[in-house]
Amino acid sequence: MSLIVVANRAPFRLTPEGLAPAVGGLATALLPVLEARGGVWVAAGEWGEKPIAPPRESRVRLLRVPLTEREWQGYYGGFANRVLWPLCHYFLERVELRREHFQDYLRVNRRFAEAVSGAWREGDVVFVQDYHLLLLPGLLRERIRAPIGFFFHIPWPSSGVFRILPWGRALVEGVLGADLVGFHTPEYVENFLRTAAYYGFPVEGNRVRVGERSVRVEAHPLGIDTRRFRELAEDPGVGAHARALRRLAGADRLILGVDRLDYTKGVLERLLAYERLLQSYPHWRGRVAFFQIATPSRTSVAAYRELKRRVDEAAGRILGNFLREDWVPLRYFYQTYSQEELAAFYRAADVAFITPLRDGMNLVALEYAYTAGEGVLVLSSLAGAAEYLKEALLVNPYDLDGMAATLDRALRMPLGERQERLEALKGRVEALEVQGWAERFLASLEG
Ligand code: GDG
Repeated sequence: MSLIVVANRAPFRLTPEGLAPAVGGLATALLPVLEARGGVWVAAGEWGEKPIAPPRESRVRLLRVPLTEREWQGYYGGFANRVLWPLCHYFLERVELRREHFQDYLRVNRRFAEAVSGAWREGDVVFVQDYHLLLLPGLLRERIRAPIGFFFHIPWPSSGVFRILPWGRALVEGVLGADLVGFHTPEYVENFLRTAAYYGFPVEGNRVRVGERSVRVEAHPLGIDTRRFRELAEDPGVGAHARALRRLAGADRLILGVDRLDYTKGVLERLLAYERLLQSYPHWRGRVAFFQIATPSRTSVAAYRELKRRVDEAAGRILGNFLREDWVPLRYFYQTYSQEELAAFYRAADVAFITPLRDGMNLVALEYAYTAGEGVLVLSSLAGAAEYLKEALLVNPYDLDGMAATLDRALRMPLGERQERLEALKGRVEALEVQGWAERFLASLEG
């Protein structure tokens, strides 16, 4: 049976060498399964974007849902990124409830439903991805008799928060068009079940009754491509680059942060916590360096430009207060790196400081733990990954003093304890292997 994957974005990107799979969780997780079974990837034809076809040898067909500028702005820039994204990450003051945005979202979800039902053949399985397409499973259920899976990559908030949405019931009903609904953690499963119950759907165990149907809700944590990251960790070029980065750091210890520059990732709070470390634990001055990689993201949304301004300002202040002729306390890289370069940063760092204010999972934490030679993972307890990476040092990303104290502990951790924790973490990441994720989800859907 072939597979139809539906997601906002296409899984390919154009590089100087030609077409390549997009970097990032979704393409890595789903392309191999799609290649193996054959099938279609349906994605938005973003307004103004040049269409890219899959490589010629691929068994994957790409189907675009063309959108006008207005539809794209309303569905993506509006409802997905100004309503659902802040709401699900508990940034309630950033939520902009506007009826027109919801109408665009509904219209675009319908356009997806038409495209998918047109491509669907008896026996095909449909797998819908993420918060851009909450209404799609329900719209598909009205049109085709397919097994439908839905996976939500960001946190499902507590039902008390979700209920803020005037369209909450319609969205939950949309999701419940699926046969199997997946989240990263048991907490999000629980939140979703309570939300469904609030809107009057009977819930028994992990099942929701919708008329005659029963919808299963399960935790399926996403992992990383461990084979790829093992190769990167052993690559001599990556090793040489890591040593060069250590020389550049010019300090005994190197702390690393890697994120899309997004207000949910806690980059600003993290810089403040590092500043607090330098103020409250002065023995680290001159002995520690912090490299923060912030990948440009959603730069057309005003909130992201404002965040950039505030992060620039905090970085400037830290340098202004602490920079010495023989020591650069902070380097802030606002750019996108190749995966090889990213791996070199992981190899070089003594401490990964990953402190999102909320995060569905956070794959950077997994990548660091798996790639580092020797290192300590300091991780936000509000990231989904904290549920699985038990040997990380967990912090509250809103608590600057707590984060500074934990950084100090991480920087002082004896070698034996570091090795033990990292070894255990690598085992945890191994168990979350990415190819297994899609297979397990689809087996559960079809089983
Ligand atoms: C969403 C959810 C959930 C980052 N900078 C560069 C780069 N990256 C790669 C990382 C990692 C990926 O991007 C980021 O994944 P995350 O999981 O950390 O975060 P989101 O982008 O917010 O993803 C999240 C995820 O979906 C999957 O379900 O875990 O919670 O928010 O793989 O390595 N890659 C390259 N250059 C960069 O500069 N090559």
